[in-house]
Amino acid sequence: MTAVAANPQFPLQNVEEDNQEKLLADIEKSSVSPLWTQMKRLNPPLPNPQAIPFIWKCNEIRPNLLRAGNLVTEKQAERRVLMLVNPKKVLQNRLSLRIPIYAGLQLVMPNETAPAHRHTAFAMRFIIEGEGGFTAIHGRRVNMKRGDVILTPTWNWHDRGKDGSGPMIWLDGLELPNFVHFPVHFVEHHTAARYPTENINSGASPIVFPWAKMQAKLDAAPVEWISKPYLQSDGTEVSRILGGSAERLEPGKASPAFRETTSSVYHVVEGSGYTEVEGNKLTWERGDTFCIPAWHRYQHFNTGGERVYLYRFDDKPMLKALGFYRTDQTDSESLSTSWTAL
Ligand code: GTQ
Repeated sequence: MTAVAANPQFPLQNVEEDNQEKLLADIEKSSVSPLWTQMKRLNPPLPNPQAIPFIWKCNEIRPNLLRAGNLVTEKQAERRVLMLVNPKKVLQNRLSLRIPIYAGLQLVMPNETAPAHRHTAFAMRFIIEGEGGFTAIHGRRVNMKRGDVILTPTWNWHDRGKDGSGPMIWLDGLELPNFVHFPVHFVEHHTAARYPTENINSGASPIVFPWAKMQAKLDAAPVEWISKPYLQSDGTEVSRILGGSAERLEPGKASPAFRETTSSVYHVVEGSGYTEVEGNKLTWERGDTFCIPAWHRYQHFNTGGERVYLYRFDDKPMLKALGFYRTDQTDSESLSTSWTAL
């Protein structure tokens, strides 16, 4: 056996008696950890999202959300929301929501108001059902109508409420899981019961995207499948982290198949069909919500007799800004030559 040349500065212990187990036990005492036992996990050959493709069925969740409307007061809850939790079984990281984006179904009951607060997180909401609801963002109050997308930009005071007619339900999309990695989320509660507000015309508000406008855009194109983004009037994304879009798919038709680094949440606005996600079949109808984890190949199929309309939000703006956006159509060699100074 060749003798190991010992570095005089770091003389080797008795090599004969030493072994890896002893080494691991010893290094733990100094609060260090060997990379070589974790290398595969930290450097996987493919993206490994901590989520599985999953569908939340409206007819299972809605009755319990309405029960919460009777049993949990808005004051007690601050926000009466059922969070959509991805059921992937993971041992580590139990507390995180396991997808880079957060989704929840929020309920406001007749004649109640959710107390005003503001936070760092940006929110993007899709109104699923109900009439006579309003949201006040930094003192400007707009009506909420089915199909509308309403933004809550970062650090704006917001509260909302309803008149006396029926309950109102919407889908919340927030970047909350990001704050597991960036622990910089601030929340402030308004001290008075309400933040002072004036009514403004929803049609003129930059934070409201009425469904009628989006549907007209989708219907204008003479194609079987189309997707249109929600963008600000200057053409930029609605936030630096979350983005959104809507899709139309004709009866009996399929969308193109996609595979991208984005994680997305879809909501079925109208119609019925299914989405194939990497070998899983998620069968949906109006009111259902489903998620597509990063790098899972997906394709939508309209199996009903009507047009399908889907709403979607995703983390594409964040991934693009960070340089992590990529699809299976991207020439991966182009990714390594982006440094011109090489
Ligand atoms: O409406 O402000 O679903 O702060 C989660 C956190 C909604 C909200 C959520 C929130 C809100």
